[in-house]
Amino acid sequence: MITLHHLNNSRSQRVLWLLEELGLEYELVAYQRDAVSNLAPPELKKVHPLGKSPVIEDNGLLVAESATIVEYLARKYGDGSLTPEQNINSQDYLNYLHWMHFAEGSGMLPLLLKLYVSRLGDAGQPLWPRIDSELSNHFAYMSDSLGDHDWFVANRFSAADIQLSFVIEAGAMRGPVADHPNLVQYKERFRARPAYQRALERGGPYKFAET
Ligand SMILES: N[C@@H](CCC(=O)N[C@@H](CS)C(=O)NCC(=O)O)C(=O)O
Repeated sequence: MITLHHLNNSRSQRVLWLLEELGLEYELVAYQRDAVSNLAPPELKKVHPLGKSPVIEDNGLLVAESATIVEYLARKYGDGSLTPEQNINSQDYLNYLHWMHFAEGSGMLPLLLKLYVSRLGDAGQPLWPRIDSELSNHFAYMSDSLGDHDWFVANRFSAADIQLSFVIEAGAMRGPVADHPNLVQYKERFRARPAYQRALERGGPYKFAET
């Protein structure tokens, strides 16, 4: 049995969505962010030393870091339905790897900088031109890469779309998604998937779905 350690309003929502896409049975252990600090409760540190979500357990295996979890679940249980063939000489496979890593490795950074620097008030002023230009740079890149396709890799829905979904949703809330009609449509497209809707019902309120 798979156990998902799920924090409300977090990157864990995409793992919940993936579990629903794959039609897997799972147990959800829910954790609530602190109302003031917005941080995870200390119990998550008992699951994994970083004390962050998502984390899953599956038959004695502990898997942390969303891209690792998404890759693990999609490869182990997806029977190729959500992952391209693992061929290191294939551009589709390299694009898949790119977007899986881009989400946390590149896409989230300017969004997180915006979140944290906005708390500095006037002291953060010198950083804004760079943060704004990097936000524009990364979201324009995603928009240009998607173009008029429905999905990011070979125009076929894949685990990379699930991994990217949090960047798009956080970017709709705090970034320039609204400047790119194709990213707005992409967001509506993935939210329309029945499994996404089931994940919302299972996980409870998810503020990133409100934009
Ligand atoms: N890169 C990690 C980030 C994990 C992460 O920062 N999770 C956030 C939720 S979106 C968290 O647990 N924050 C609570 C805290 O830091 O106390 C991943 O994608 O899994």
